[in-house]
Amino acid sequence: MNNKVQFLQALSRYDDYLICSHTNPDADSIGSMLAMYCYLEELGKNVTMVVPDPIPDWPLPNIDKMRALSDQEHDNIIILDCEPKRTGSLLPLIEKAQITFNVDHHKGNHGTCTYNLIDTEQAATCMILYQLFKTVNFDMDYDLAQPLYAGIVGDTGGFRHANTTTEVFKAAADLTAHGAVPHLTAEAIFATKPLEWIRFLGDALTKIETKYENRLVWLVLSDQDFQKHGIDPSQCDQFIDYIRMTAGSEISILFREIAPDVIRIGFRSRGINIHQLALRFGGGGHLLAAGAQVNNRLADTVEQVVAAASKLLEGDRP
Ligand SMILES: [Mn+2]
Repeated sequence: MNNKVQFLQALSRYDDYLICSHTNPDADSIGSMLAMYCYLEELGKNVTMVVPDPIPDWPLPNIDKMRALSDQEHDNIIILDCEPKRTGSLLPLIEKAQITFNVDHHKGNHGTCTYNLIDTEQAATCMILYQLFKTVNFDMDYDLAQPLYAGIVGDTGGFRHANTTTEVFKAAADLTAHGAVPHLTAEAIFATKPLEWIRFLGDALTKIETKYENRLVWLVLSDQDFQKHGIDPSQCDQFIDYIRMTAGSEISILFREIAPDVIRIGFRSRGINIHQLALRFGGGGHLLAAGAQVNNRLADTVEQVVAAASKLLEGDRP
């Protein structure tokens, strides 16, 4: 039997579900949660969505129904866009669940849940869900199409990253035909920021550092930087999109000190496998876009990571 059919059959079996995703929810995690919520509601299930961190106020159907962590236990939990260990404060709830479902596209997810739908070839978890719902010809209305579209737009960087395939465009076209609104989605996710964010970006970009004639580019944002500007570090993950614009860059790295001595690292590459780099620092992700979080002094972390990235680039030299 087809894995997708088996997964859907299992989903239809129970009445109550908790849906969750990773820390610092992004468009793909939020979109996949909302789409799964919509699907299960249609099946008449009791569904609760919880997030381990605050979410942006994007114009997505049912986003107002997302709740902060509750300690209410659930027998059946659906984890989307990550493996269970990336759910932060939600992990204890998952460990107490009887049946767990996992849909994800991240490398290194070995599918440890009761039911797993893992496809690392897909651009977004929302792509996997799109295909899943298509297998049963589920009626795609706006409530389902819009969040799926948002997730695909988010994880392809607005159809710009290397994961933007023919399949992605076909899905996006189909979702648009079913009500998704491209310009509002793009505006919400990429093009609406508070003034203080824009000013902080301007200040931050003056501090870009480079090596090997810009083949390696990085930016370091300290806890002090965030405090000074009154900016939440979790709102600045897109800064990496600006530093990776540097002409000639092959590896781009964003360091954010999200709390004293807690460093979140974002990696982007134009071709070199930086997933291995993220793995070395306890993280993961994809071949060309990955991340990690380490507990260490900022300066030491930058030194170690830049040294490791340098080795990668030197090894890459002809
Ligand atoms: Mn994703």
